[in-house]
Amino acid sequence: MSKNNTMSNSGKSKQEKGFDPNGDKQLVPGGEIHQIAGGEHPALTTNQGVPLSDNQNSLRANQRGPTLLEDFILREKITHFDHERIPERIVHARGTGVHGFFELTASLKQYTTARILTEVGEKTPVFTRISTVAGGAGSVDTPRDVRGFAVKFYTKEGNWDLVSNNIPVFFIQDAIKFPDLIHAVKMEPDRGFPQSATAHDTFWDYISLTPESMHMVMWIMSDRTIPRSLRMIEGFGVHSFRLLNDAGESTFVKFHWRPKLGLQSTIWDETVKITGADPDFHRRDMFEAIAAGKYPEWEFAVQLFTQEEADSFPFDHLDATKLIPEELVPLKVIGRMVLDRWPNNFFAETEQVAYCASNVVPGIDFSNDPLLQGRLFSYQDTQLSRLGSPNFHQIPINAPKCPFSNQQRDGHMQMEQPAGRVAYEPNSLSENSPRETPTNGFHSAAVTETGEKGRIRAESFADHYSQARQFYLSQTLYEQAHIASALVFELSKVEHVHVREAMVGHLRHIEEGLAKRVAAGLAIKTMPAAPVAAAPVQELALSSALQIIGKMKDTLNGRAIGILIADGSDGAVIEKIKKAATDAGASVKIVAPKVGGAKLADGSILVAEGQLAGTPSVLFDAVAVILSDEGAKALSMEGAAIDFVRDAFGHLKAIAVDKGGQALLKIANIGQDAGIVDANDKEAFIAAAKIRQWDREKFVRTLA
Ligand code: HDE
Repeated sequence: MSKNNTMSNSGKSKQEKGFDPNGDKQLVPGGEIHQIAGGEHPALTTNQGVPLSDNQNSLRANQRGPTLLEDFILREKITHFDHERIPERIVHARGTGVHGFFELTASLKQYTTARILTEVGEKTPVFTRISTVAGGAGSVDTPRDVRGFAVKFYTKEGNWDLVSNNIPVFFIQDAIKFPDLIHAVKMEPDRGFPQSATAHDTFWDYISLTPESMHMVMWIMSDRTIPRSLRMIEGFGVHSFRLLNDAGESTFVKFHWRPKLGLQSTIWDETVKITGADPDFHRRDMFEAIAAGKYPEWEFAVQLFTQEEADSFPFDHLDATKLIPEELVPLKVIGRMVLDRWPNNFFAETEQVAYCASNVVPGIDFSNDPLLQGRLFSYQDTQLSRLGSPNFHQIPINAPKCPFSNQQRDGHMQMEQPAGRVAYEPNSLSENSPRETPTNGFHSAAVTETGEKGRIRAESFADHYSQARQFYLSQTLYEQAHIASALVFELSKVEHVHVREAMVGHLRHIEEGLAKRVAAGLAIKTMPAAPVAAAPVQELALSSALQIIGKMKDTLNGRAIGILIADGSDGAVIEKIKKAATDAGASVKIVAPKVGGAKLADGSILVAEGQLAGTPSVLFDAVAVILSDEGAKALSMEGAAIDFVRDAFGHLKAIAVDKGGQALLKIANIGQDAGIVDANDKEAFIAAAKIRQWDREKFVRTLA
């Protein structure tokens, strides 16, 4: 905006006739109030730079007459508005993006020429978008769903997009199946529901006919798909990639992200209630963490292995339904990612960012995984339809931060103005046009390919159940119960009995006990026959790295504590709990019947951050209830207060109580256990708040 276009609002000329719409701080006929904040404001203009005298009234033939076609200001504004949306992503439409940096801590020089993986201490800017898969852009943050974990590294050698998920395997082995899988999971085409949910007939029908998806089914039915926070999920590149060193030798690699805050998930009933209380739960959590300077961080790790090692694995690493257990190939931590800057504009950055699985840099290459091979085509193609132009790489969020140039020209929305008469390569007419760089340029691994062409699935892809069994048996008993219960819940929503039975048949290959639990939960009397397995089920070594509970960290960092108070509460106890929780790294919110606050015992007013009816305990990791006898009595008539403590108890959270708090628990019919602690014993509360009271679960819920 040029200085000439700047003028103060109060300097505007008054309209000659009719009501003055721009008068200072006055009510205009439409009812809106014009607030004139202090300072110099740039002039409001059209897209052509023409200053507007009135942005509240369209041009009319007379005061109560029709609007005139001549009103180019109205037409421009409305036309732009009509075109504000672009097609949402066909999958992963709902997402949260944050800027940050990647820092390499250990060099992979022996394996790769990629500078981002060899220059220790270098900080590379990144833009990371974490998403759900099935729902539309406006859907909630908390369905049971896989989370996408896409990172764009703006490296010195071009953009590298690592487009990952929070689960290390996938549903299918071949990209040609992807449209069917997604059609099955998305809302059913005749009725237009359910939005972002796997619990419906078409999804389970497809899955029951797709044995290769069984390993992924175990993961999605685990609590991995109902994370507590986007800051508490892992990320996996899923496929094997290759690293290429300067001798041209290649090594296979799998990429992993591990959250510094550890893994944490919610409980299904809790998630259902969070969805109602705050549909933006994860986005808000990330926003608030960044605003508070509590920047989420992940370790970046690799699993490196040779072709010979791969040949010895009891599965094929090119099959995306298989993972490589950490016990077989240990993770080597080589860097960290910190997310520290919220985007300026959601649409410009988070919506327009265009990740492409094919965006790699010299020194990184692809494997033959048939799922990855299909993705190499799909992402570029989908961005063309979403962003509408082959120049989408010029949008600032997508543009490399290193120099880039070639002879590609023109197209919709070309932002560059390449000079000169040469637009081809090779040429002898230009002294400074871009040329190939045979040494540093991108090279593919020199791999020999032999064999017959055809639409063939490798025999080494035939084992569909062994790793599913390994996953299930590696879980704690609590997590196994959650998997069984999730299956019962999902299949209960399936109307077709033969689909339910087919799923139980598959489960029999995974673990007979699991199959029986699910059959009992569905009241299936006769166990359905298991389908013929394409390969025998192997007994694989168990891996505790597959658990969530085992990967929870003993910390309150990143966690939230809610303190329920009312008129008459003891300020000293509240303060003590608040300080202990804050010192331990948690964020604390005071919840009261009125957001303006409560009058404490000493007569002072304590302002609340949350009003009781809109701030249920599902939004916290642990709660304290500090009430006077009178306060407890008043809240005993309040359903939201009863739910507050009942849900905290039912979701296995620590509850700190004083005498009044204890009275509310009694009214809510809540018993005592190790997770109910005296509000004056802050050490006991902090220790209990760091964990879920798993032993309580059998008393509050019937799990499958
Ligand atoms: Fe994607 N996927 N995908 N996917 N995917 C897309 O690209 C696709 C797969 C993943 O935050 C689309 O920009 C095919 C695996 C993430 O913008 C599309 C196949 C993994 C994101 C597409 C897969 C992913 C996407 C839709 C099977 C984990 C969101 C919109 C061959 C390793 C990125 C878009 C963001 C997005 C295709 C399977 C991760 C249509 C064909 C496996 C995180 O191109």
